[in-house]
Amino acid sequence: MNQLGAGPRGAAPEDLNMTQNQTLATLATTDLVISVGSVDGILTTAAVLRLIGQGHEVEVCFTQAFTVNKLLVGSWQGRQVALVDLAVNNRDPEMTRTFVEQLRENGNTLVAVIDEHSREDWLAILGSFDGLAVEPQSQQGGDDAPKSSGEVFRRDLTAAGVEVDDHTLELLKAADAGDRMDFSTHFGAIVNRGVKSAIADDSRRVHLARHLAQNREADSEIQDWISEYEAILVNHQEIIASKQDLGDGIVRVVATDRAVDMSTLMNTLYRSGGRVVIVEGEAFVPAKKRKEVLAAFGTADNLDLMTTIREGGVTPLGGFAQKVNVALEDEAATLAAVRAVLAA
Ligand SMILES: [Mn+2]
Repeated sequence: MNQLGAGPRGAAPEDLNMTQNQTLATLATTDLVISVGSVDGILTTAAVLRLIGQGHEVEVCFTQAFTVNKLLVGSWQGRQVALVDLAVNNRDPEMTRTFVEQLRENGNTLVAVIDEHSREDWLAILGSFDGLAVEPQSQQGGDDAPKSSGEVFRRDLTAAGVEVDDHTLELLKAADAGDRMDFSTHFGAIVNRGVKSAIADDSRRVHLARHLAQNREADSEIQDWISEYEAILVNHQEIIASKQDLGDGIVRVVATDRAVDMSTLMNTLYRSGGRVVIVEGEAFVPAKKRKEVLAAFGTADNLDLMTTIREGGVTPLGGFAQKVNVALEDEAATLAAVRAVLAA
């Protein structure tokens, strides 16, 4: 089993025991990684790429559990595939089943399913875990269950007796912290800030995973992305500095014509005591298929804003229970309905 030409540097094949050989040798055949674009997914992918080595091309592709039906599976033939941080779509398991069937029909082989979400769901889809270098795990083990794909992979490598270098270990620990929204680690901070100013741009994720697989520091391209995000954070400070306190725990800010990261902006306002936050700014209106200046109502409380707003007679432009967009001309009526619920 001395097929470790593409294995990690410093790991001489003769020094490896049989288990380690099998895990690494199987993993090293991977030529396609399909990963979820979270910090956990990106950094665990970087660790996978580092362990595979640079002996052959590895395609990296990012998706989400509920968008695997958009992947162009037919473009992959005879590939060795590792899935990272990808759960079975629990709202539509058939979507995941179809995705796996299409992979197999095209002669592709799964070599690893590095995922912490549900081993049981994966078993129902895959039938067995035979041949996998890394098997998915579940959250049913309680406090002891691995809470991230980074941790699933780290434990698996340890169990297989694979010695990983400090860089790999740091990637996996940062992946794990990232899954708990802790982006204060060296790698977590780079990835989190690197994607934020263009959250839908998966090409950034591919570059980040490839680069951090081999390098500790950001390159100039990643540094530019981080600078864009830092400019957004400055915008947030300026926007928050002129916030209006409307009473009853309701605050209002104006973000029109400013680049913002809406979830970070709203979270900052919640943390400073806003029970309901109103952000005036541009957002996409699905019915009009374009962006429009509107009022976004958000809350971190256990309030169903969508229901409250509908009962107040306002038709939302979009959103969900804890964040709802309404037209500016409906803002006063929306505010009255929300205020009545907060004051009750
Ligand atoms: Mn995860």
